[in-house]
Amino acid sequence: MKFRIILSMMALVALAACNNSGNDAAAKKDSTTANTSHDTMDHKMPSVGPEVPALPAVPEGAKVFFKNLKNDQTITLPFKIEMGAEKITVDTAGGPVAAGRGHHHLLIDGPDFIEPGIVIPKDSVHVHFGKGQTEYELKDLAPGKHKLVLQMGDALHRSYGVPLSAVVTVNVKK
Ligand SMILES: [Cu+2]
Repeated sequence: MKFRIILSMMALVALAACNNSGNDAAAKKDSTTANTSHDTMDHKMPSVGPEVPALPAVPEGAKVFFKNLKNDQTITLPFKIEMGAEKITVDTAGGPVAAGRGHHHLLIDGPDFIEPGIVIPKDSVHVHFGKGQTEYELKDLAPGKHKLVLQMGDALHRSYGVPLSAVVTVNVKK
C-alpha cells in the first residue's frame, strides 16, 4: 500500500516536471517569437510613414531673406551674412517637428531652392544652422559671381521649399 502511494506520487511529480518543462519550452518559444517580431518592427520603423511627422505647413506670409545682401552686391571676404526670418520662428534642429519653426541653411552655388520635404544635404556647399544661428561668416569663396540661397528646413532638415527660400547673386571682390 505504502509503496503504491509512493509510486503514484513519483508519477505525479514526474508528470508535473514534464508539464513544467513543457511550459518553459512554450514560454521560451513565445518570447522568441515576440522578440523576433519586435526586432522586425524596430528595423522597419524608420521607413514607415506614420512614425515620421509630416512636414509642417508654411505659415501664411512667412518668409526668409538676407538682411544685409542685395542682388548683385559686391562683397569682400570675410563677410558676415545676416539671415532673416519673418512669421516663422528660428529654432534649433533635432527637436520635435513643430509648425511655425525651422532653421536656416545656406546653399552655395546650388539650386534656387530645395523641393519641399527633401532632406537638405550636409556638406561644404549646404551649410546647416541647426543651433538656430542667424549669422554666418563667409570666408572661403573664389573671387567672382556666386549664387547664395537661404533655405529654411524643419527640425528634421526637410526643406520648406520655395516659400521659405531666398536667392541672391553676389560678386566676391578679388
Ligand atoms: Cu538642417
